[in-house]
Amino acid sequence: MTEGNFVDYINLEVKSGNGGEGSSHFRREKFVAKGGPDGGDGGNGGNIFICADENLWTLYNFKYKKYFIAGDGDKGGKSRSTGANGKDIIINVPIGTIVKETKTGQILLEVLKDQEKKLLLEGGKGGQGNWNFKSPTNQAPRYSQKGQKGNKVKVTLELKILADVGIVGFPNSGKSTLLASITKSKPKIADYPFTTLKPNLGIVPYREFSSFVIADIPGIIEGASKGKGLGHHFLRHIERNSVLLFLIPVDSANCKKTFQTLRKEMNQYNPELLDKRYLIAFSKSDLLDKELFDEFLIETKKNFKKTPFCIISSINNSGLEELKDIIWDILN
Ligand SMILES: Nc1nc2c(ncn2[C@@H]2O[C@H](COP(=O)(O)OP(=O)(O)OP(=O)(O)O)[C@@H](O)[C@H]2O)c(=O)[nH]1
Ligand SMILES: [Mg+2]
Repeated sequence: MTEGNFVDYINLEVKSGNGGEGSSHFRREKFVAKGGPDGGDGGNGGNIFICADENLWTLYNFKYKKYFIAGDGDKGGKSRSTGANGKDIIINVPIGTIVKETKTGQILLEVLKDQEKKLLLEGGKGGQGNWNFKSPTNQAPRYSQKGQKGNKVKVTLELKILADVGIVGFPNSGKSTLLASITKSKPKIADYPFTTLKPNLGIVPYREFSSFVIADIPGIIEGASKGKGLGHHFLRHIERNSVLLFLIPVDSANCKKTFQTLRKEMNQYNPELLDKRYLIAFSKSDLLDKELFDEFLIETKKNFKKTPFCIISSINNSGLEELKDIIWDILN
């Protein structure tokens, strides 16, 4: 998945089908002088459904297709025959997509499992044909109902990534390098901030038969909640991760403060993020020689008494097995 193709927010317009008109037909048979009413009902208008598809990873497909219109129901026919229903439209989206009404921001639905299908907009009901209106006092009603009109709505689709683990850290802390070293994903890596502009996902194989999904999101900086850097709207991608992995380079001026700043920005976005289970990985340990490493370890044990942590280097692959073990323990 290249960066340019990752789309996680899109506006669409959808319209359900109109119901077909009921018929006001009278039976005509060769030897029956006055046939009764036999106009059938109109077909129902087509519905709009949203369906989760595990093969989709982004909302990219909707960049060029923004209107979805379901089919109209057919008119009722003679001999009480009901018109055909309008064709439904099924809009396939990645797992973890939320659909909101654009105008109000109200959440209309969300799909969280593969093939989970939900009705977004119901088609108009078909009108009743004239045979429904026959009564003792009116044996020959000429009246039939019109079909109900379909509905139109502008919706916003938002994708919240469903990964088990979300990596949170300042720019340049080595998030993408970590993802690249424990998964087959090949994110862009560079020694300047905000290299990552869109989230990257990877599958981490664990022991022989297990795995978990990890997400690398763009870096967060102090003031992100006030729009600094890339802002904090990417934090929505960690709202559904069950574990947060804070990544802090060992050469940070003050690891404790860095951690607190990250938590503060998350709190301003959504305080519930602070309730998630988390661990810290101190990255770039290859920058420390043996002596500095030992010092760092003592210092860190003092500063982070209650937090599970490990010290890693994605460059020389140290501490990565321990990191996976801790994550696995928390996940399970
Ligand atoms: N020495 C050392 N350098 C590392 C390590 N991991 C990452 N780096 C370097 O740190 C720089 C930033 O790495 P990225 O993986 O792009 O960092 P990021 O956190 O994804 O950065 P943004 O996407 O900008 O938020 C690159 O120059 C990497 O080569 C490590 O374990 N050791
Ligand atoms: Mg990155």
